[in-house]
Amino acid sequence: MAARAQKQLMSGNEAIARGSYESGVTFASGYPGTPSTEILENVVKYKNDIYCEWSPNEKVAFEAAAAASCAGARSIVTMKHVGLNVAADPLMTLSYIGVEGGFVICVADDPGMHSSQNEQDSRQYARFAKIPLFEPSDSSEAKEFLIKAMEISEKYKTPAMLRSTTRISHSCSLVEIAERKENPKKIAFEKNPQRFVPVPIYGREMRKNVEQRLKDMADEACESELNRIEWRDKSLGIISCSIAYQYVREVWPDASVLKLGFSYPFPDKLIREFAAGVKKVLVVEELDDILEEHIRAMDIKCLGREFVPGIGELSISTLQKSRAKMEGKELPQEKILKYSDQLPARPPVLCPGCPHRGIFFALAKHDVVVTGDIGCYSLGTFKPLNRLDIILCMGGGISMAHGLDKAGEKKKVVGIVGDSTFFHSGITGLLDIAYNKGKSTIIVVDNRTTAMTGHQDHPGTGRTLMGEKTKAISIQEIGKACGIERVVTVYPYDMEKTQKAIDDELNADEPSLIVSYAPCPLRERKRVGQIRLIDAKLCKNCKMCLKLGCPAINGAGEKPVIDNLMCSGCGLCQQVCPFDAISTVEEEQL
Ligand SMILES: Cc1ncc(C[n+]2csc(CCOP(=O)(O)OP(=O)(O)O)c2C)c(N)n1
Ligand code: SF4
Ligand code: SF4
Repeated sequence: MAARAQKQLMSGNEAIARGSYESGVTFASGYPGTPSTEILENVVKYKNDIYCEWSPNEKVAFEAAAAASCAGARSIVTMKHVGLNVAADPLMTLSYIGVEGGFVICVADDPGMHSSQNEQDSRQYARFAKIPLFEPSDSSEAKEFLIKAMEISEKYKTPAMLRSTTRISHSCSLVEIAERKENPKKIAFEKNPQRFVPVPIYGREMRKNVEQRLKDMADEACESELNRIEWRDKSLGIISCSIAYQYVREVWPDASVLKLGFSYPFPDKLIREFAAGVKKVLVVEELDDILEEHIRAMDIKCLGREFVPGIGELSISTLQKSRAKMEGKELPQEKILKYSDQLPARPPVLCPGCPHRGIFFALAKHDVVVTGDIGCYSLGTFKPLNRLDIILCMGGGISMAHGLDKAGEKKKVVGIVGDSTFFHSGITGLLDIAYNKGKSTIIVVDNRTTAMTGHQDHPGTGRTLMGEKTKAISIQEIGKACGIERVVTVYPYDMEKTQKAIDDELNADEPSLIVSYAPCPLRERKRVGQIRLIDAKLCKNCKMCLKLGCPAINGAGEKPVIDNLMCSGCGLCQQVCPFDAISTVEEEQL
């Protein structure tokens, strides 16, 4: 009797990591970003077979993995959708020069913006770069499609894209485990400028190959088992892909379905065959109407966007509404969830003891414009800190400060970025300020980690993803090397010195870099100092401590009180209390 295949419950991200292992990947790189982060965090479990790294940003990660693949190594690169914007430049040209070992870009989109600054559809990039696109609809497919994408990439010498979404990356389903298949190729870069150097004379030839490759892959997509027709009732035929396919099966269980998994280049022959076999075609896809547009351009009548929303995440209930609308029926009643009106509002806040709080509090004394960035410190936007005025994208905190300054903004401009963001794409902004004689003050809130995405290491932390000790790159020295002469370091829990440094730097008539240095207490897994307590007799209820926005201080009662289970002992409240009503307590006094 044949042995039963081993199955494991895995998230989509774990399954992508497993697929990388089984397909013989030896090089994996990426930059963290929800919902993609756990792919590399799981690949590192196979570090005996796969070299893996957090790179400083997605472009660098992409270029490193691309080069590994050009030398024959099977490689993956991971990122979230906005990360693909950062890596878009090498992507477009790698499509021309092609690859040698399989190369798969694992990109995770975030429909509904659960934890992202925008909502964009990475499938557009596959079409833009003219590379094959694979869209799994559960964890099992996530693993199998990664393996298939690797195979197609190697066969056609093209980078391939595996596109996941939050729902697939983070939900779990059963995955069949298989053996690893080692890459038989020797790793050696074979010099061939005609192939690898896209100067115009060679590039023009490469361009023609890209078009031919697309045609060949479209034929393969029509035959691929990843694209399948499920014939049922032929009065309605639905074309769908990714997680939307699962919802379609729930909402229209009787309809025929064309499920696309190898979805670009579009499998036109298969689409025509399906459309010819059903009375009416409906396209159900999340975010952009890429398939729908193409199907209409093929002169096939279809329904789609007029019934299926293109903004936000799809769900069974949104599609139930789509179905009711299509059938002219009454919209299903929303389940009214009853919440108690006693529940407090819970705006997002910095953790108790977060070092960023000291900087925001110190900045509040100045009438300045603050350009921010995307780490934990973006929470400084909200009350009571209320300190960030504009955010654009990673690294933008520095270059936007310069732009405002040069545009003639009357107020002094301060740019705030985190340490991971500084290494990601802040350095070039700093160069811009020094080179173009800017005057802004830049604050790097250096908490020694990439906290927002779950505490990943970066070039400043002195640790690699594989768990080795390494050189910790100094932000201060980089600042100086970029041409910034005023570089100061502050400990943000020391309010007086932090305040003084900010006053001095804002008064300076030249650019400056303040590095606010204190490790994230959540990363360190320990309190900053001794727990604080408010003496109700001394407290005059001035509410100064509440201006810190520390979630450990409860202001709902007659006078503020500190929750000793939440207090991290950072001491900021003690320093801002004008009546010495806050002091430290010994554990045994609690
Ligand atoms: C281009 C891009 N890549 C990745 C992300 C995901 N992301 C959001 S904030 C952040 C960095 C946070 O680290 P840091 O700047 O050190 O600030 P901290 O959260 O530690 O305060 C990352 C990687 C993103 N938003 N954009
Ligand atoms: S995770 Fe760390 S950096 Fe982020 S808010 Fe909490 S304490 Fe601050
Ligand atoms: S010391 Fe004060 S500000 Fe710091 S965590 Fe405790 S209550 Fe919050």
